[in-house]
Order: sequence, then C-alpha cells, then structure tokens
Amino acid sequence: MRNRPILYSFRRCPYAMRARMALLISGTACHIREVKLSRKPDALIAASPKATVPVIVQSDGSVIEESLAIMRWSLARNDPEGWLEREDRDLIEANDGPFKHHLDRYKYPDRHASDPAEHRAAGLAMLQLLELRLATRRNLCGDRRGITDIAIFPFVRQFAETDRTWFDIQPLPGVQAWLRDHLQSDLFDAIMARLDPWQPGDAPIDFPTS
Ligand SMILES: N[C@@H](CCC(=O)N[C@@H](CS)C(=O)NCC(=O)O)C(=O)O
Repeated sequence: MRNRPILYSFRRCPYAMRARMALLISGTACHIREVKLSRKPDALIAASPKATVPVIVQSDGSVIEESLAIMRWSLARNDPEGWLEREDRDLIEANDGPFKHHLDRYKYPDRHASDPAEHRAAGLAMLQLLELRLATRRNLCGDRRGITDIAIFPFVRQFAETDRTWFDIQPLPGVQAWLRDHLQSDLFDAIMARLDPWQPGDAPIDFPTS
C-alpha cells in the first residue's frame, strides 16, 4: 500500500505513544518511521519545521503535527471503543501543561536546575486528583478506557519510573492499578515494538507492525 500516511515516531516519547495507540485502535494503517531525536531526518523537518514527534504526513501532503490532533483525527475516522465519548479536555490540559512541567523538572533536575523534591511533590498533588476519580472507577472518565486515559498514562508512566520504589509506596492505589492495567494491556504492548531509526531509502515499515 503506497498511500498509507507516514508516521514519524519515537518509541519512548509519551506523545508518540498516545498517538500510536489511537492509530492502532482506530485501525489507521501507516508506514512508521522511527526518529532519532538527535538526528532528525530532513524529510521530517521539511514536513514539519518544528520537528517534534509524532507527525503524520498524509498521501496528499497534508501534515498533522500534534499528538492530540493525530488522536482526534484517527478516532474521528473510526472509534470502535468510543474513546471520544470519554474526553476530559481540562484533565488532558492539566497533564500536558502543569503535570508535564513538574515531570520534566523532577526527572531532569540537571537540565532544568530544579529541585526534584519540590516538583515530585507538585506532581504527586496532581496524581492525588486522579486518585479521587480512580478510587471509584477503573478509568478516568468511567470504567472503560477512553482518550483521556490514553492521553495521560504515558506521562504518569514516566513519573512513576523516575523512582519506582518511591512511587510504589505512595497512597495511590487507584492510580497504581490504573497504570498497571494500561502498561499490561495488549494495546500498549503492540505499540512498543523496537525499530531501527529510519533512513531515506529504507523499505516501508507497516504500522501496526506484525
Ligand atoms: N505538543 C507536541 C509535543 C511533542 C514533543 O515534544 N515530542 C518530543 C519527544 S517526546 C520531541 O519531539 N521533542 C523534540 C526534540 O527533542 O528535539 C505533541 O503533542 O505532539
């Protein structure tokens, strides 16, 4: 299939993870190009000068260069689990704004000249808000997973993995179970295949990978 959209992605990027999960659940077949962020391909920069991942380039040349836009675009085409019915825009904005701010300053204190303890505490306070919801239901907008869960959990994963021993003893049973469920899902497993960085001339790689 030559007309598949091209997906520029990076396996460990939480924005790219959430885009890949939406593409997969919606059955949007792509050709995936794994990007090494320290050596971005010219074709990515030409398509999207801001050159963040994920980026979709459609066969007509149109470009989608924000992960949430990729999620909404693919789910608007096909949404078999009704993810768009469970969208909490405020919660996603809080994740992408303040939570990501604190996550970066907790995880990379040298890069930001930040106090990791201060930013870990601020991140924890935000997770306590998620805990209030997850104490009574399995996912953030009801029992079934939706776009809100998929948009947020890759960032909570990074927060948890920064110091897993500390995270595991926090009084967050709902968040811990929710995170574990998503990390153990077939969906997450399927989008975490390891790929070599793409180079011009490489044979196309189908996504989902078989
Ligand atoms: N708002 C963008 C953010 C994407 C983003 O920042 N991705 C990171 C990787 S996790 C990136 O590409 N950074 C560019 C770089 O490191 O040069 C989105 O939602 O797609």
